[in-house]
Formats: sequence, structure tokens, C-alpha cells
Amino acid sequence: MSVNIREVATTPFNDQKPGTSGLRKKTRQFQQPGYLENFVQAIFNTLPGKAGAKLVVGGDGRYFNREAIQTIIRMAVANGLGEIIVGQHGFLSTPAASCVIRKYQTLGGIVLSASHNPGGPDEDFGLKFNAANGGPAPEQLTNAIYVASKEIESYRISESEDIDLDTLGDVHIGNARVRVIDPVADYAELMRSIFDFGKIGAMLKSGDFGFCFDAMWAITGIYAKAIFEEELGAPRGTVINGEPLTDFGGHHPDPNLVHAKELVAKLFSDDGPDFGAASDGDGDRNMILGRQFYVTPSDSVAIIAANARLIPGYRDGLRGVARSMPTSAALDAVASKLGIPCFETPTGWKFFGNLLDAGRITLCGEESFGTGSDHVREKDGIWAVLCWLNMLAERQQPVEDIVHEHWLTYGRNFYTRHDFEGISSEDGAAIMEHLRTLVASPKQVSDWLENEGAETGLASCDDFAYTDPVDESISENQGIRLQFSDGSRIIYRLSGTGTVGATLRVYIEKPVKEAGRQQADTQETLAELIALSRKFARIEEISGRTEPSVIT
Ligand code: G16
Repeated sequence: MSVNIREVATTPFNDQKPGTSGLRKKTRQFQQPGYLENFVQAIFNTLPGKAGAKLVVGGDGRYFNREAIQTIIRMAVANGLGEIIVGQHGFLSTPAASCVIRKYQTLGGIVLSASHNPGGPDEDFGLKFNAANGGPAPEQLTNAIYVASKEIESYRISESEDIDLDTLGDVHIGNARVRVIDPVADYAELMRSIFDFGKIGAMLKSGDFGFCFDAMWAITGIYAKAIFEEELGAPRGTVINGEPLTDFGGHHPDPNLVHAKELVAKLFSDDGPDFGAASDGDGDRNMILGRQFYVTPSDSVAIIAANARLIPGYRDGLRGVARSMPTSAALDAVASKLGIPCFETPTGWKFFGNLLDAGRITLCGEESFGTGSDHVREKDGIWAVLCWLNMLAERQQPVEDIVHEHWLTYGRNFYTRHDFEGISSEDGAAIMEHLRTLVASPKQVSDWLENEGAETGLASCDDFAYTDPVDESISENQGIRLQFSDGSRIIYRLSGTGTVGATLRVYIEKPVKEAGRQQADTQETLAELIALSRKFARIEEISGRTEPSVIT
């Protein structure tokens, strides 16, 4: 089919700076004429080697996913891409997109999602570019895309018909081939190569093990049903809220104790299942629950690292591990015992990419419900659940016992995150500026803490800067850190994934080695540090907020 290409004149939008994970905005903002087109053209203008190359396109199925995909296909054709690989119905979870980009050796992929944010005409939409390694574009590339978005004068688009996204197979438009693929098959094959499906299947089919997976009306429904129910033989109904809906049923597809209500109610009931898990809008986050027991994401990655040899894909051990700076140091304790390096990176999965590519780490994780390994270059919800299922099938113990044993061996890092959402951008900036000024003078911070009667002295304080050990690129202003002499920490940063105003995140941690104190309540154990964190940052004085809106 020959095709006409149009060059459409446009003017820049000056707000297309990618955040922690691509460009996230209100859906209506993305739907403005030229908004999506400008950003996609900025990506194409930044990418070398696109002539004839392969590109993956897919998303989490939220409102505007299909329309955006049709536009991106037309623009990819007009920009000279040779093959566009699209998930059927426009579906690809973020980790599956990463898997497909790697497997078919493409130039990269465009993934449409605003992750755990709600979807719909009045909610959020997002777009990110993943590079040829399958991972989120590194900062140098996102910065270059932003520059290109501010200089854009026109975009290229073909005048072709919509593609039938529901039918598997190939369609040719001009010189390009569009392949509509099964969004699950390649990913499921990868999972089969890592985990002991025989053992997990036997446990799930035994009738002695209760499992519930909450797909939160989002993309992992199709993966979870295919893998947990159809392939591994878990009873039908194991996957709840399993049909991907464009508005996620009006909910936040955010796997935490607040939003995964139905799952939490099941697991915390008297005769609840043994194991529960949830994933988010685009399938990269996960929450792990035992019967009446919540596993923090920071503990989850540490426990997976400590038990990795039980999983066939990691039987040879781990080369190294990494966590984002605000994630608790539970992982560090495991790494130290295993005698492997543990890297501390800024928040954002993109910072793990170089370490994974260079073979310096095998596993990594974040406090924000993200866990992953070198099998793809994204965090991976279904993979994390399979890690737990594989560990449970091997250890034959309740989740709670596994976690308690872990704490006895490595100590427990009490951990909480307090989010002050929806404060104004100005107040958010003022709080960070105030903190930056304070930590520039550690003596002043130390004196202030002493004056407040703080239990433990300050070991150091700074504004975290990261030098990538692989390419030596430097990322500054990645969060304010107060580190205490007993290993406790208070960390402050502004979220980079919101779409309105600012969200101040305050992360608080305290390591406890003594077994007798490990069963205490998290908020009570951290109460002193929590009070200090608010006063030190002058949160109430600057923003008027006395309490966080979300505590995880
Ligand atoms: C993204 C990033 C994560 C990050 C999280 C929270 O996750 O990929 O690395 O930890 O955002 O970022 P922030 O604290 O800046 O809001 P997702 O699942 O939203 O793509």
C-alpha cells in the first residue's frame, strides 16, 4: 500500500520535560491538537539510526491508548521506521514491552502509561521511550528529547488508515510492516525460562495453598490469567479484577494497602489465602502479602536476594544488587553477607540500566513497589510474584515466617514513607530550598538535632548526587539525606511522577537488630524521627500541612 506523508507545521509546548518515568500529564493535555505528535516527533528527531529500524509500541490499555497508538504508528511510518511491533488490542505491560524490545532487537519502544495513576478523560496519561536495551531512556536521552520538543517546527505523519489492533498478523503501510503480536506469549516464555513452573504449578494445584492476585482492572489481568491460571493451574478466580478497563473501574491501579482494598480484605480475613499480590496499571509494580501480613517493598527485594539461589534462573548466585537511595538498607545487609556489591542509585528505574547492562548487578528494587532483575530492563510485577511463589514452593513456610526469619538473620529495617500530596509547586520548591540550605552546613544540622533532644547523633547530611559507575555521568539534587549514627535515615524529595502541583515524599528508616524489638509497630518505632522530619523541613510552616495524605 503506497502512502502519502504530510509534514505538519507546529509550535512547541514548553512543558514536555520528562519526569521520573517519561512524560505524564492529564489526558486532556495529551489530547490537545499536536501535543502527542510534538513529543513523538521530538523522540524521533533525537534518535539516530531509525531508517528501516524496528520499534515496539504498546500500552496499559488506559483511555486514549488506542488513539495514541494509531497516531504513533502513522508517525513511525512517516519517519522511516521499517517495522512497528504492536501488542494486540494495543496492550503491552511495561515489563513485556521491555522483553519484546530486547527479544526482537529493536531500536526501542514507545510505552503508553501513567503507571499507577488513574485513567480516563479527566485523569492521567503518559508516554515514555525505552531504548534498545529495553530500559527507560537514560537522562541524557530524555534531556535531549526535551530540548528537541522546545525546538520543534513540524511533525511527519502518514495519511494511512487505522490499523486493526485486534487481529494478530502483519499489515504493510508504504515501506513499513506493522506486526500485531500476542502481548503475553514472549513474556510468558521468558518467565518459563527463569522459574520452576513444575514446582510452582504443583503447589498451586495442590488445593493446600490459597493464592489471590489482584490485577486492579489493569494490564496484568491478561498476563496473570495466562500464567497463573492457565499455565500453572491455579484455580479459576485466583486472579481478581482481571479484565483491563480503560478507566481501571474508576480506581487507582496502585498496588498498596489503601488502593488494593479487595485483596487486602481477603488476605486480612480470618480464613484468607496464604499468599496475595497485586500489580499496577502497567504491570511493573507489585505488592506482596501473606495471610494477615504485609511485606514492605524494601524487605521484599532483600528477601528475594537472600533466597535467589532457590530460583533456577538465579541458581548461580547474584553478581551484585542495587536499590534506589530512599529504599531501606535491608538489601545492603543481604549483599554484605553474600559478599557482593550493593549500589545506591537515584529514584527512577532508568538509573539501574547501566549497572544491569554492564553485568554489575543481577537484582534491584525500590521502595515504590518496584522489584526486578537483569531478565528485562524494567521493574516487573508478575516476575516478583513468581519469585515469591517459587520461594514459597521451595520453603513450604508461611510468608510471615519467612520474613521473621529474615529479620532475625539480617536485622529489621523499620521503614515508612509519608507523602504530602497536592501541595503547590512553589511550596514544594521552598521546602526543598530550605532543606538544601540547611544540609550545606552539617554542623548547623547537628546542633539543631541536639537542641531538639534527638536520640541519636548525625553521621552525615547532604543533597544526594550520583556518579554512574559505568559511564561516570553525574545526576545531582536527587534528594536530601540525614543519616544518623545508628543507621537511621530521614530523606526528602519531590515526586517526579505527579501531574499537578507537588508531592513531597519523606522517607524514614531505622534498623533494629534486637529480636525482641522487631515485632513492634512501625509508626510507633519511627515516631521520634517522624516528628523531627516534619519540624526540620518546616512542612507546616511553609505548606500549612500538618499530616501526610498517604502513608506507606
Ligand atoms: C516510577 C519510576 C520509579 C520510581 C517511581 C516513583 O515508577 O519508574 O523508579 O520509584 O516512579 O517516582 P517518584 O517518587 O518520583 O514519584 P512508575 O511505576 O510510576 O513508572
